[in-house]
Amino acid sequence: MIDVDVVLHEAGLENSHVQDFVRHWAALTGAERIEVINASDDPRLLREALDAGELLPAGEGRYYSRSYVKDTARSEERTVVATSDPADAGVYNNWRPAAEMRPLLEERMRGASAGKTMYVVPYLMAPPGSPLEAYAAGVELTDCRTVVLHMIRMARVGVEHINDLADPASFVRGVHVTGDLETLGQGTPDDQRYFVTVADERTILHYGSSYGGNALLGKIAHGLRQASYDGWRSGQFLAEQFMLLGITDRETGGTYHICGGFPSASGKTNLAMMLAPDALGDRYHVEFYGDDIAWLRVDPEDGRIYAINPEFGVFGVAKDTNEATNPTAVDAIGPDTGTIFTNVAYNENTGDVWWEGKTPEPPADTTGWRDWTGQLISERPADGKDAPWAHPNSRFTTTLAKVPNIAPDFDKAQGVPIDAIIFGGRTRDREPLIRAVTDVAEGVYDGLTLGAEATFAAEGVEGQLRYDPMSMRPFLSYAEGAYAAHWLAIIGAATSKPLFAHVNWFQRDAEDGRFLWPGYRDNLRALLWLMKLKNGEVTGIRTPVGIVPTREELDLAGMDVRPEDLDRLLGIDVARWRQEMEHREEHLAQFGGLPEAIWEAHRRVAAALDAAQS
Ligand code: GTP
Ligand code: SPV
Ligand code: MN
Repeated sequence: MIDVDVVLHEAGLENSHVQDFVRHWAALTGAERIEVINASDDPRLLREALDAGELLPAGEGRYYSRSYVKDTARSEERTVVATSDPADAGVYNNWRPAAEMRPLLEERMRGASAGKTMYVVPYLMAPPGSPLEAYAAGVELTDCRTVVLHMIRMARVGVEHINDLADPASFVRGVHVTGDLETLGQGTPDDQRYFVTVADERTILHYGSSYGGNALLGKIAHGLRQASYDGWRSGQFLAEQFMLLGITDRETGGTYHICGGFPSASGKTNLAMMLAPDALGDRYHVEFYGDDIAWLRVDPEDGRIYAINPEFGVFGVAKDTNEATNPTAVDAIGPDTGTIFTNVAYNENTGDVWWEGKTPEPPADTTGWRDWTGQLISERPADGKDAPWAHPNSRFTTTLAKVPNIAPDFDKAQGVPIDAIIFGGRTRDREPLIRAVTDVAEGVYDGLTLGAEATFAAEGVEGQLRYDPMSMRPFLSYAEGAYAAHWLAIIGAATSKPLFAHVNWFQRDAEDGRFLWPGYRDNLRALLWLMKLKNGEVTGIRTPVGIVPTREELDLAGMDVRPEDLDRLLGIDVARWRQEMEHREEHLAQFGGLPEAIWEAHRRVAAALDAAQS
């Protein structure tokens, strides 16, 4: 029997509410040992994980891990938001009553950490001293050492973050129990996993995974689901799956900050880490603030929207990361960065890692190489030879400070003022490279109708989007009508309003399917146009769906785009848009209580398209 009180006391964990929380769950999960974690424990935990074979060395100061083969991504079906108020049920949040979910999770977790260590991970999801700090403190209890190592990279970790809380009872209570991954029936009708946020009790209970957002509770469970609920209930802020970047113009001395939502795996990390294209690099510099989460509030001093990145690290998609697409990421995961790679291919002789798109072809000499499942490449059966070496959702985990273009003020408590909010999805046609939206309701409407192409036939109708409001579909924690109203209230309260825009880096040629726009670093060109529009230096062309750049306004220096491609990239296909408006109407009609301002915006855009058609 462990003496919890002694362990906590010796670790300097003095918050009695945290002590009660740990005591309760230690008894319920049956953990054998308890360990309180500070970021300074990282080197020791790395050694232990290497000794235990949970991590393998991947060159100087870098590490490799494989997750269980059926545990490689978030599971939206198994993710639930629970509260005591049925009015919180939305279309996308999988709402269940708290009174039903709590006992269910307790039953799953009872005795499930027997023989294991329960790590107590106190953390803060905000720069210290942030005006939103009251919503940022949390404690994750986990029975998995690699989860702790990821948490140390992704959040600010240490007992100092919970000992002196203004309200000592006010921290998010997270419990992560891995479970026996081989017997959980992942993806079958008998799936045992549950990932539950009991939002009105600020409690997160995740059972049955040790991967990414399923297991690192500070990141999306707290940073997005819990925080967006808290932001709404308090009326204080928005918590969104947004990247956050800065642009400095060395010629004018101007600095701009842009945040925005792109559905998962649609380019947030790449955009926020981008270097200016060579031809523009003398004048413009892009600064990285965050790649996955932003919290937005109105500052009472100047009435502007300010954003912070509550995270401390990057959990980035490995696929296609290379020197040409994302040189800053390549640096951020280089030697001695402490990076952990998950589910990429691994060479057991050299410690090298590889993923699709790291180089055009996989290593020619396959000696020592194993794919993400652990299978030797040289021994893959004939029918498995074409399978990717790395899992498509394989990732790297590194800290913000390792990103070479990290903004000097990335951890500024107040955050940075926002000039523009952008949305973008993967759409092969219709959506132009960029269109600016000046009206707030139309901007919020645009976010609510954000979508990406249905990629698998089973997932949707050809040509129809899988809508993903504000890129929050997997993370919404309350009803969409209230969500839209809260957005209008927060942005509406700003006296100096951000510009909205919709971007699309993914238009394709109808015949050969190639991308019409080279993307990556060249995406800066679209954002520079947006800032010029904001400054009144360009006017663009008004269309029914917003303002698009003229060819001349877009700085294409050093770039080679075919003129006919440019026409497509900047054009508006009114007939195709009118089709889309019908899908949008159905999409929005699912949501109860949508503010009338959103419907009015929809009708305005529809009427403008009708007028353009005739
Ligand atoms: P999550 O971490 O899942 O939220 O994803 P994300 O939105 O941060 O996406 P990320 O930047 O990791 O990009 C996902 C994939 O899209 C990667 O394989 C990128 O290489 C690719 N990608 C990103 N930007 C572009 C672009 O401008 N053009 C093209 N063609 N592909 C891109
Ligand atoms: C995403 O899926 O959008 C991610 C990765 O950022 S995870 O943390 O697994 O949610
Ligand atoms: Mn994400």
